Amino acid sequence: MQIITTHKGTDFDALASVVAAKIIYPDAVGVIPRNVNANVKAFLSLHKDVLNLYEVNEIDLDEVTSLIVVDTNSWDRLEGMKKLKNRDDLEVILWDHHEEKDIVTDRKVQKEVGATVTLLIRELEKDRKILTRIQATLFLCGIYEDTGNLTFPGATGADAYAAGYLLDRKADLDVVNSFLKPAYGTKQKNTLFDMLKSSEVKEINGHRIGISKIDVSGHITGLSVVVNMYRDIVNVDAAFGIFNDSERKKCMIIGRSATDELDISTIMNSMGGGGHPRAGSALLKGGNPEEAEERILDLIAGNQQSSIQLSDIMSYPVFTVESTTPMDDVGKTLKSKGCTGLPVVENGRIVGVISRRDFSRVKKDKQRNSPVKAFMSRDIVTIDPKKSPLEAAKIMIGKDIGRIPVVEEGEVIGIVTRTDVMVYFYDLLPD
Ligand SMILES: [Mn+2]
Repeated sequence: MQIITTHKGTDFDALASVVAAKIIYPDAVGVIPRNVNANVKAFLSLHKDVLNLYEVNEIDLDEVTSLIVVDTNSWDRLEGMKKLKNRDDLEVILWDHHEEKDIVTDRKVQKEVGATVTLLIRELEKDRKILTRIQATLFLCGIYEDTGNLTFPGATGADAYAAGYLLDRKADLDVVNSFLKPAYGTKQKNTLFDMLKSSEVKEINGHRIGISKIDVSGHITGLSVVVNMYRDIVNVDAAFGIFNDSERKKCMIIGRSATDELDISTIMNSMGGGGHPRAGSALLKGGNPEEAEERILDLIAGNQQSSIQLSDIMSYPVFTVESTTPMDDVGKTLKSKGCTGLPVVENGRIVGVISRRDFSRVKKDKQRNSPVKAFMSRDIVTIDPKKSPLEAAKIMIGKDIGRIPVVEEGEVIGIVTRTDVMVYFYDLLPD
C-alpha cells in the first residue's frame, strides 16, 4: 500500500499538497494528522467526504510499502508514523519546499518556492490532469496562505503562475476568502481593543516597533491573529503583544514582523521561545511584563548591530577633490570617473559637495579657473557607516539625493548611492 501524509498542525498548503499528490498517485491513500489548524479543520468538516482522506489509526502501517511525504521533510513533524522510520524496505518519496531535514528519500521534488502545492500543480499541468473546482479552490488556499497572497518574500513566479492556472480553472475566491480570513470572536475583538488602548510605538534603529502589554486570564485562542491585526492597524515594522496572566504567573509574548531586518525568531529564541523570521512566541515564567518589554527592546537594539550596515554595501574608494582644485579640473575628474558628484575635502575632512548641476553656475570662461569651493554646496548630508541601508534610503527619499558620503570621525570612507541601496533591497548582491 502507498500512503501520502503531511505535517502535524496541517495548514492549507499541507492539505492541498496531499490532495494534489492523490491525483498524481491515484492508488495512494491520503492520511491526514488529527492535529490540523483551525481553518483547515473547518474546511475539512465541510469537504471531508469529497476529499476521501483517512486518519492514521484507520491504516495498517505494516501494509505500507511506499510513503509519500508532502510539505515537510522531518520525521518529528509527522503524526503516528514512527513505526515506518527505521524500515529499510520502505520507498520514500518527498515533495517539499523547506530546507533539508532528516527524511531520507528515494525520490524527491524539493525546490524553494512559496508553497509545496505549487510544485505539484506544475506536475498536474504537465500531465494535463483535470481539476475539480473544489481541488482548484483548495490548492489556491494553499498558495495564498503560505505566500500571504503572493506578498511574502518567499513567493516566486512559479507560485504566481500556479495561482493564475487555478483561477483559470475556476478556483472560488469567495470560498478562499472565507477560509483564509478567520472569523474573530468576541474574546479576540476585546483583546485587540485592549491592545490598542495600551499600545506604545517606539523607534529603534530606524524601525517602528509597536508594543502592547495587557492582562489576560485563562486561555485565549488565536492570539497570534490578534497581534497580526494589531500590527496592521498601528502600521509598524514589528509588533509585540505581551499577555500577562498574573494568576498563573506567566507572560506570553507574541511577535510579528513585516520586515526581513527584524528577525522575530532570533528575538524569541533568546527568550526561550521560537518561531519564524516573521512570527514567533515565547512564554516567560514568573510573569513580569515590564521586564519582558525591556528584554524585547534590548534584543532589537542589539539585533540591529549584527545585521547589515552601510559599511557592508557602500562603494569605495571614493574620489574626492581638494577645495582649492580649479573647476576645470573638477569637470575633467567628473567626466573621467563617470560620477555625477564628488565630495570636496580640506585636509581629508569633508567641507562640501560638487555636482554636475553646479557647473551651470559657471558662466564666464575665467571662472573655470576658480577653486571648487566657490561653487560647491556647503549643505552636506553625510551618514555614519554603522547606520542601516534603510536609514540611507529614508534620507535619499526625504532629501531627494542620490548619493550620501559615508563619514567616520570626519573622514570620508565611502559613498552610498541609490544603486547600492537598491541592490541591497532587491538582494542582488553578488555572492
Ligand atoms: Mn508549506
